[in-house]
Amino acid sequence: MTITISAFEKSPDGGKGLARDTRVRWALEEVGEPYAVRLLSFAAMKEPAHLALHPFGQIPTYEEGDLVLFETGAIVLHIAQRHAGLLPDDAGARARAIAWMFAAVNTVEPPILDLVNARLFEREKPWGEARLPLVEGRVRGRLKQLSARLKDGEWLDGAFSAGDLMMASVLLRLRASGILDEFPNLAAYVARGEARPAYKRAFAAQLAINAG
Ligand SMILES: N[C@@H](CCC(=O)N[C@@H](CS)C(=O)NCC(=O)O)C(=O)O
Repeated sequence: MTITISAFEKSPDGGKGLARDTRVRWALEEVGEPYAVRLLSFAAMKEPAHLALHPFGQIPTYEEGDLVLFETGAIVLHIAQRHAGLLPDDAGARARAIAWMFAAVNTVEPPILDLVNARLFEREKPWGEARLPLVEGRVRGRLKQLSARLKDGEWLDGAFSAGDLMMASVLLRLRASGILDEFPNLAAYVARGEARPAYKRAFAAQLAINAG
């Protein structure tokens, strides 16, 4: 059955791989599933045809026959549950990998997004510069905890899993801030993710659309 995902026709990051279709592409590449892409303008994302697929008018969406999904955590979990390679067979290890997926989107991504918003959109506000250190502090606090858990491990819990795919995707957004490099084990962890052939294919596919 053909899988179709949606993505920006022109990503605001110009192809740095930060748009969230990249993590879905990465998951599909890891499990060897081909997919088609529907490219959307910002205006088209808010039109009824796309809102019928995504209640918040965002990308990515995932269509597979009658199934329509939104939210990258749910999409990557769906892919990981249906194909070998992204979740361990052992029930406990599988549950822990899913916990890391939730940790990525629910505990680590929110302060990172807050920082992105503070740096890009709120700096000119009267309170922008004063708030920035607070936001950066919350990011550093989270990374310190994550770094302490990872230690010198290759991945978060044994072999590479969907939990690592989501966590590395979330952390990638921090690179421009320089904060990721303050935690060498996390910077190396993200680099290991980026070195995976499946990530490279996913990155190249989105770059081909967004470069230039
Ligand atoms: N929690 C959602 C976030 C989706 C999201 O924020 N998508 C961005 C692109 S990476 C988007 O569509 N932004 C445009 C908008 O919100 O209007 C997920 O993980 O899928």
